[in-house]
Amino acid sequence: MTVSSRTQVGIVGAGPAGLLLSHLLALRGIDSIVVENRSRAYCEARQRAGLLEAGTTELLRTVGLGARMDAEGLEHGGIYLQFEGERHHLDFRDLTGGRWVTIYAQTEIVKDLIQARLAAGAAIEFEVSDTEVGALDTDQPVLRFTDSAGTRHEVTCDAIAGCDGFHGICRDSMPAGLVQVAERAYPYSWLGILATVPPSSDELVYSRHEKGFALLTMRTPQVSRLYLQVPADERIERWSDDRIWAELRHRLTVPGWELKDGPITEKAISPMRSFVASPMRYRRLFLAGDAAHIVPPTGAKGLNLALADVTALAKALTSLLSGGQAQAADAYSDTCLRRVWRATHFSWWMTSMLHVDPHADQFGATLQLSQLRYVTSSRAAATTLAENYTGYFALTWD
Ligand code: RFL
Ligand code: PHB
Repeated sequence: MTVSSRTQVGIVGAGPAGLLLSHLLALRGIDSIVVENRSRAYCEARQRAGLLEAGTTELLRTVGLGARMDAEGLEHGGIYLQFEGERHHLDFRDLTGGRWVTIYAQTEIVKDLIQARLAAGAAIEFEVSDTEVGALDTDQPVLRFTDSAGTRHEVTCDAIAGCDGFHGICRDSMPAGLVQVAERAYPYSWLGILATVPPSSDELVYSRHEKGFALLTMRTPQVSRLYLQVPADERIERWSDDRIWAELRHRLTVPGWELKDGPITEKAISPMRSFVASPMRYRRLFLAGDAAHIVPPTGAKGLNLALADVTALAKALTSLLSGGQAQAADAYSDTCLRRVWRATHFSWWMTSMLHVDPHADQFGATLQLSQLRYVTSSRAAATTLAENYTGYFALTWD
């Protein structure tokens, strides 16, 4: 038996994109359902991003999601860039006229969003299976799924948002031949750890070392997050905790500074990829976040892009569904892709400048060092990095 129902917007995926979209639509009086194939606990624990652009922080505050972020988030006014054994500070506030970034983990944003949505009585179905989207060539697309109790549902919608991440089903449900993909795989991965030890630095340290890139970041005043460049096909079993700390120490230490270590509570290897699918819309199916694009994490842009997409999408759907105005929906893909391509270039540039390319020759390595020296000595070059890192495009929600 299939249970039929209807809602205004069917949202596939309870990651940051799908959850924020549902929240923003509710602020405009638009009903939605969110379907998610993982459990609530899994969504709330999945370790991912940690760094928010200034505009993302302001948006979350404006829409009533800032309380815990303001209490627990860590504001940073810059970063350190390290190479050839020296650490250089980039002061974002000075370079950009006062902009900053905030450390507040994606896990915490997801927890805040799930709590806010459930408190508002929203429909979020966790642990669904066999999600499908159909009738996409009509103005009443349908969302089908089997709930955690085994009941099949068919929800008729006015629009569907594919917020189902890189491995979701929505992008591949668009008509064959419509979507163009631009893509780049990098010949290395990141090994990321979470460790119970106070961060050894007040701000993030991005280090280019001849043995490979390393990044020191953090989650709270008690918890550090660190990353190491490893070969693309690396296996996590080859990295004992002792080996990880020794390699981090080797790539991050500078005279007069020491890396503190502590118990590692989580470790995983993630591949690095740039990927942009366009257009991000077919009729009333809209893609947002990692479903449409991914960037390597060096520029810390993925989460920020996902939240920016759904801010544009919430506005477009409000005009379309409440005002009968299609202009913003028609412009949605182009609007998002302008920001996406800026972040794609920035993330590629940061990645290429800071990692050791196993295929590069002396020429490539010397160009990287020249670029790093330029960024840390020219105010114009430093400003380029700072304005992209803190968020180049404004994010507005009135
Ligand atoms: P998500 O978070 O992947 O959520 C998609 C959700 O859809 C569900 N899903 C389905 N549900 C129902 N039916 C189906 N058929 C489904 N298929 C999938 C999934 O279970 C999931 O819950 O995508 P979203 O919402 O677009 O959010 C994107 C962000 O998660 C991602 O861009 C960032 O985490 C990227 N990223 C970073 N971004 C930043 O802005 N700053 C950072 O500092 C940063 N660091 C990172 C990162 C990503 C990393 N990894 C692991 C890729 C660091 C790392 C290591
Ligand atoms: C993180 O805190 O996980 C993080 C921060 C900055 C990056 C990537 C990841 O560039």
